[in-house]
Amino acid sequence: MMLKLYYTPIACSMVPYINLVEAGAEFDVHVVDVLKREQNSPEYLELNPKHKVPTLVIDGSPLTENVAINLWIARNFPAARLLPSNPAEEFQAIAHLAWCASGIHPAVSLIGSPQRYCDVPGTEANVRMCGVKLLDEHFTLADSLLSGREWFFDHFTAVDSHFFWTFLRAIRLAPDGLDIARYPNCNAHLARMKARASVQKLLDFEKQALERVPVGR
Ligand SMILES: N[C@@H](CCC(=O)N[C@@H](CS)C(=O)NCC(=O)O)C(=O)O
Repeated sequence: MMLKLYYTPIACSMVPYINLVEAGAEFDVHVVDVLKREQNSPEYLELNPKHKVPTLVIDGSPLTENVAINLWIARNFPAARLLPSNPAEEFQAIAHLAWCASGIHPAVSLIGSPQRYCDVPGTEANVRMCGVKLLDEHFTLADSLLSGREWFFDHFTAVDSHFFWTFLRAIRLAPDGLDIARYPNCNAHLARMKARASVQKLLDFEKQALERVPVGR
């Protein structure tokens, strides 16, 4: 099986990178140069007409959207246990993946790219503030879900990778008003994630990718 991950430094393509490493999959990475707007090139739009990363090309067929990609990895590498095996918990995990993708990620985007959401000059700080309010709600909930536990479920799953990216990105963006100390369980989760071999491999790769495409932190 040939796998190629289309990836951009600092972006949510970190999530399938971690999961592919956790799965022990062999895969190539194509670093998409967003500074040159490569995601809008005709070649990339053929793969992903939504001009987003990640895209995972599986034996020549592109699959888009983190939720779908991470479910695909979980299903095709069952030994990695990237989803809980109990069916009720499996659906709960899918709900959490959808929450990361469609709840938390958009709030991070309000902070990272406020001008995309409101083009009235001078409103960036307000848009960021809306993002901070939303993130506070999401991270407070995540903090309670992680209370007294190492991972969102009984063992590491794809939910941990996805949540990790949202929290890391929010910390790196460091918007005014987001007090990260308010989420001690999320911080402990971040530290546990950073100790994993898969995340260390990702962060090493990230450094090299940032040299090629210096998009920021
Ligand atoms: N719903 C998508 C969101 C993907 C997404 O927003 N990717 C951003 C990076 S974090 C991107 O590629 N942005 C480039 C663009 O919008 O042109 C998913 O979860 O895979």
